[in-house]
Amino acid sequence: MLDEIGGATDWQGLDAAYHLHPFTDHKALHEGKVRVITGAEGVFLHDSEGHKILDGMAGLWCVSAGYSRPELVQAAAEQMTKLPYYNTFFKTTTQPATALAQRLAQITPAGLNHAFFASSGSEAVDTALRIARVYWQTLGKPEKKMIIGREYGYHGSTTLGASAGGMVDMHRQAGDMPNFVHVLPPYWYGYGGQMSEAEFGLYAAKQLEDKIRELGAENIAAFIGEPLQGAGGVIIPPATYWPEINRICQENNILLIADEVICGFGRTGKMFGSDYFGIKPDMMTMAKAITSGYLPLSAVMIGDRVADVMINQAGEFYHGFTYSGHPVACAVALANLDIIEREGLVERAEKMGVILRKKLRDALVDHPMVGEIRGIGLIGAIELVADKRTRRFFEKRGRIGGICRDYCIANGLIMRAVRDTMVFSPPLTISLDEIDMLVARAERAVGQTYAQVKDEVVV
Ligand code: PXG
Repeated sequence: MLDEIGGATDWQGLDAAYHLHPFTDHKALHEGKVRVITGAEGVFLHDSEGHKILDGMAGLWCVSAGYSRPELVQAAAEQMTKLPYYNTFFKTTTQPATALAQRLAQITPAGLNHAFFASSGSEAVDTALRIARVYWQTLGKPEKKMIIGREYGYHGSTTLGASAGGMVDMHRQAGDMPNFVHVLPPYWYGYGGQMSEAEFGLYAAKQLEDKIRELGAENIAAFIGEPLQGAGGVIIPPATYWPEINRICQENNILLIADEVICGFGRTGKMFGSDYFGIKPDMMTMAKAITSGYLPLSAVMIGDRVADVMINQAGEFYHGFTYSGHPVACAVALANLDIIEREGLVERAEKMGVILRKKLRDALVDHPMVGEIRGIGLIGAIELVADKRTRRFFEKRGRIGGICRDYCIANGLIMRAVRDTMVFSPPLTISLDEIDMLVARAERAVGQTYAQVKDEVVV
């Protein structure tokens, strides 16, 4: 329908006139033109100007099964036909919601046996944080309400999510509720100095322990962290980090919330980031790849210790959403989990990730501006730096990343720039040929960026 009128319609003009976008400086946007994505298949996007772009980000870290999957369309159509909507309030449920809760209990780590549904990662995070506080209130400890997150952490854009996250620009714009504090992220490349990665992992974990001492464990409800920090620049913690965090949370009686919104469903080469890093969470938040992004859906998985109190002692939990357990979204999630299992996408992420990183390193590791190429599974990052010997970043953070991102797009590749860190997270279905294409386009973009800024790089 849109196609029929599409030829004559100035979508870019209409968009500038009527549409406000997330995380956008609109004055800057209107100096250029918005890109209109009109279709997609596999790992490729099509835009209204006829470009075919390799989506190295799987949308926003979510389209794990790739675009144009008929199984997901069919699951949605069948459920829409049978029962397009009903809620899960007032002593009712729907079959897809119940079936998905059971399926999630089966695939998440042992002890996480109950699911609470919402529609976005932010809502899942809000839910987990409220459960954490209700848990301690119910146990007679209402003063245990502080939440500890990390700098560069991202936990969504609702007010609680922005407060739990460590993005200072979001805090500045009313995303700074009281009782949230932040500690150092396990970002060895940026903050490790002369320490080995293993030493720095312990050092970063110790920051949490020190913060707990300072504030008093009796005042702290939970620590929340992404297994690896995605939106913060694919910050992958050293192997020493999470075992220490488990110990610190346990010893201080603080709930541990793993925010799996990006890591979940195979991205790291394990089903969950918690499996990869050995995290022992009390709650897990998940969204994005739960439906491969085809419909909005999120969940909090709740561990037995917390679930027992919520079910048997807390009484009514005054929280929930119109679309909690939406039957069509849950049906699509079930079909998506079938794809992940049938096609072995978790193992595939691990295997293809090894190949992708080897090819990227072969192409770029000796480049004067490339400080580090890191990744696990099919998520990773390329650090663009001013001096790779001393790990010195560029003066004005983010400018050169932006230039490189624009060259990527000009070369038919979507990669995101976080400061000057180029991040990638392609669909888990990416083929060997498509990996070659991704690497060639990234190499060309880095070369073009360097040609433009080489005066600022120490060789
Ligand atoms: N937690 C994590 C770990 C996330 O990555 C959220 C929560 C919030 O999810 P919703 O569905 O409410 O957006 C996220 C979302 C980016 C980018 O540019 C990252 C996210 C969202 C939008 C942009 O990297 N992550």
